[in-house]
Amino acid sequence: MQFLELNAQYYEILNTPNIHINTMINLIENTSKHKNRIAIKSNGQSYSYQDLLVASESVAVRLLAGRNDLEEAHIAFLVTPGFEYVQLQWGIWRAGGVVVPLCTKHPLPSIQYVLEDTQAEAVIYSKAYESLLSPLFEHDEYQFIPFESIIAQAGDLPEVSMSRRAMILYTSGTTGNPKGVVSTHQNIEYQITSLTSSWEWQADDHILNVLPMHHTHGIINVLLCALWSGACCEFLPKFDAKAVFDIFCKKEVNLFMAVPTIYFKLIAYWNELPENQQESISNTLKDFRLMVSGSAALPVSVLEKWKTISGHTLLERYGMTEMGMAISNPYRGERKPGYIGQALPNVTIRIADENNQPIEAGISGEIQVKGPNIFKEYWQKPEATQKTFTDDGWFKTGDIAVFEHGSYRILGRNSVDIIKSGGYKISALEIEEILRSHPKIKECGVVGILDDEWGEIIGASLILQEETIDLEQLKIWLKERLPAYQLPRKYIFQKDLPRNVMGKVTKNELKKMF
Ligand code: MCA
Ligand code: AMP
Repeated sequence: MQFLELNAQYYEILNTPNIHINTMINLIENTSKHKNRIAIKSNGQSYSYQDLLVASESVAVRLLAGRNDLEEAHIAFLVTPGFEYVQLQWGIWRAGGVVVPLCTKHPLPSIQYVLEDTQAEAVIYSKAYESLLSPLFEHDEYQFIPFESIIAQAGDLPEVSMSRRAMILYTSGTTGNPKGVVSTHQNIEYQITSLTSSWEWQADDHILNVLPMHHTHGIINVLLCALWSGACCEFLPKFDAKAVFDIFCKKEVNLFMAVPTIYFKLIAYWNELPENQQESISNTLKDFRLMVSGSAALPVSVLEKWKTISGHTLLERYGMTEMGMAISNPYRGERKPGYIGQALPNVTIRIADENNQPIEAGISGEIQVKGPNIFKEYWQKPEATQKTFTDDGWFKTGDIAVFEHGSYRILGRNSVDIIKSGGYKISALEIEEILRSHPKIKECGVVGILDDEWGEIIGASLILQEETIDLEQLKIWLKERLPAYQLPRKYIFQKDLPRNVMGKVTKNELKKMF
């Protein structure tokens, strides 16, 4: 069924008197305050909160299929960021399910991993992803539901308590495969409200969302903060510097949040424009209320250049999939370049030594966090969950920082095997495991190499079984197994990897070899 046809059906229901908001999820109940405001702009269309309620109810009723409650069944979905995405997210929640958003850029093996690991009950997909998913259609453990088959319908929906599981997002670590981070509705609400209050979100805000929608940054900081506030979230499903500036120049957007790589790319594009266009963009940006950077360290050079272009000192904040945001520079007050700021409301921070003992200001140690924003568990990984908390309940982030001059400053991570590239967290070990499965590769070492644009790019040192390898063939082989952001960008070939006396690969030595 065509989307517009579907939409017409929604409007029919919309004109009926009973629209259900029978949930206990505050984010959704909140909409009664601003039903007629625009919630989402995508694909050249605007959708009100009322539209979102009606459309998500259809999804919920379809998924329930006669049951009273999905009882935390895991529902995965693969659709392009936009109204459909939000309709599914809310529909799954309203039916009592747990959302598992899939990454639109992942190759099939990565998607299959998530489906198997979460034991998804159903996968909802839009037409654009049908051919990608089709090899899985014969698996009868999941129900595959074409998005286009969801018809407009109303029905009874369960009450869903805030303590229930709501979302699973995947994050890479230093051991094993990516882990499913499970957050409850309560966790999500705390993650939202600490930001909406600190950054003074308002109903007349309008934010542009260019981020991938399987990670916290795009989901919580951009989409859900906007929806909590009665504001508008406009989607641009694929980042493109020209398209971003074109949308900005319509003068509707007044908020923007992105990773440092995106600001780097916007600056590079702006630099190439003729002077009159530069001026016009700069004038538009000056009227913004707030611009935020996060997910990776913001280079001071990017902060300074962006300030000359936009007049804004980017607000840098710090967070993690397991906790949402924890530390932020102030909305009002001094934003210190190179610093991530202070603890957000309801979040308690300490810097601890290797024995998990708090240490005094001015000395570097691990950031440890407590608060109602912290996730519930890694899905079906009780040992990993336990290991990531201290005995007295502090969440161990693995990030090393120092508190000085009233602010936290990040110094690095406690593992060289975690790479941050373009704002994505990437495990060197996962890439090594795939490389080692190639018949011509005997051994390998993967590291992050500092890069102005990407933060880090991935470097791979290969020890071959044979004399040579066709690098172009290898890249094609890898593309079938890894998303683009996880592909090595630099290769070196060695006889052996640098090792210490114990035989362990010394990754810091390896980094220097690139
Ligand atoms: C893509 N390319 C890369 C990388 N990614 N090259 C080096 N390193 C990379 N990481 C290359 C592609 O191969 C391609 O090259 C060209 O760049 C364009 O690829 P494309 O996929 O189109 O890239 P893009 O769309 O321009 O992506 C750049 C991006 C994207 C928009 C910055 O990386 C992105 O959306 N990052 C945000 C990730 C994010 O949201 N993280 C938050 C995690 P060629 O044409 O030669 O093939 S949540 C989190 O971290 C916590 C909670 C927090 O604090 O927020
Ligand atoms: P993720 O696992 O994708 O949620 O990434 C979380 C990680 O991103 C954190 O543990 C940090 O290492 C990094 N990160 C997030 N924000 C910042 C920031 N402002 N500066 C430096 N690193 C950051």
